[in-house]
Amino acid sequence: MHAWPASEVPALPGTGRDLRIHDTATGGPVTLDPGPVARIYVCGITPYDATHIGHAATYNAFDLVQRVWLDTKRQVHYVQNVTDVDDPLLERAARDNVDWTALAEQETALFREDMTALRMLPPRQYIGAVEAIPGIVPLVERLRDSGAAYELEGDVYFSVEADPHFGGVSHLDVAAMRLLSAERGGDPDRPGKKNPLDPMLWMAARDGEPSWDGGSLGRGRPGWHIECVAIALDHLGMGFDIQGGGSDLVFPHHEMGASHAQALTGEFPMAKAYVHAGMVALHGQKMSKSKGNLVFVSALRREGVDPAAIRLALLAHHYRADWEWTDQVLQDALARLDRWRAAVSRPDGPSAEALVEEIREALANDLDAPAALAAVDRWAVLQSERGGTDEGAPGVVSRAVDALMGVAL
Ligand code: 5CA
Ligand code: ZN
Repeated sequence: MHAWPASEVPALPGTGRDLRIHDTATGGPVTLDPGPVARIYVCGITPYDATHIGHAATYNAFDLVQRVWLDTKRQVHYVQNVTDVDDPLLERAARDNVDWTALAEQETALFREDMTALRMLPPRQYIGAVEAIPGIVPLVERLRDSGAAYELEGDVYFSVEADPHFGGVSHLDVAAMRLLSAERGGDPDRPGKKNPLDPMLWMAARDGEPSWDGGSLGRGRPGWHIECVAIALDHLGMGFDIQGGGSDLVFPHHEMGASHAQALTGEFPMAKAYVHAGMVALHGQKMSKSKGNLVFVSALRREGVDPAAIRLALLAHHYRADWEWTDQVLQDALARLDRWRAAVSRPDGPSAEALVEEIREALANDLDAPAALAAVDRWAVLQSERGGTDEGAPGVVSRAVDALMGVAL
């Protein structure tokens, strides 16, 4: 699958700082030392509806990760998937009486447009679940042959007991895991499973549903967690730097993914940091495709909202916070964009050197974008109240804001 075009990342004077980021698995900050090529896998969309502000907020967080790394003169190997076959997509296509492949293609195309407009840097590999099937099948076969997976009425389940580190990402107790598993695509109540939490790796073909050749597994389609593991291991290998997504993916998705990978390779951990963005709500409830309480990025763009303002609205919230989208959030972002654009429109201004360092410091400190915005705000106030004589300073600010936060002034 193709990704989307990269916006230019302007060069800045000096060098950025190493990223210190909160790791869900250890429950604290880790300073990553990725080497010359930093490796990150971020869970992509299930394309049955348009990109909403919640998705955009999550991808904004991981775009900041990339920008911090690029600023340290590293390369970034970024991989993202598209869950282009799964129950919710098939259910929505059936409900609306449309072809599921057409629905997936249409929503993926819109996602690419939204990501481009928001200046989110694209992944190096953008891989659909369907195109990953030839790589998934041998992994499931290996898990089964090693005793880490078992068959149940033609379906294949992963045995969570096969991973001694199971639970090490979410640290939830069994009761909480069971509840979340039922809510998020699992089937803890299915009779015959060895452990109610065991997730499906391969689902035998069902009548009226798409299926693919699964070799010795028979026809069927892949489970959700093994999809991301197969893609991540294929392109990044074990021990990559960050596995990312929204906090609704901590359990079961990232817990199970880590277990699949660890059982497959005997290595630990799959990712050096598990990083999770908070949930964006609308009208008091998590924005979600299944609930339908959504604000779409594409709808805002159609109304003529500048994507840079949408981006500023996302950046105004710390990525780990849960927050609520309101009209006021957008109004504040629009006003800030106006102030910043006015401030950089002059040829000279207050020195930008310290500001660039403040932005770097803020973002390297667990992606503290609100602190970075506050620093730029202070510079813009100085510019409007007193001005300055540093020639070219507004240009440096403009480039820094774009290079480090993807905001085009
Ligand atoms: N395809 C899977 C991941 S492999 C999936 O979760 N797709 S999704 O379309 O439901 O979500 C895409 C990304 O957006 C995930 O990282 C998810 O955690 C995040 N996300 C979904 N809803 C919200 C929300 N309300 N706020 C913040 N992030 C969200
Ligand atoms: Zn995923």
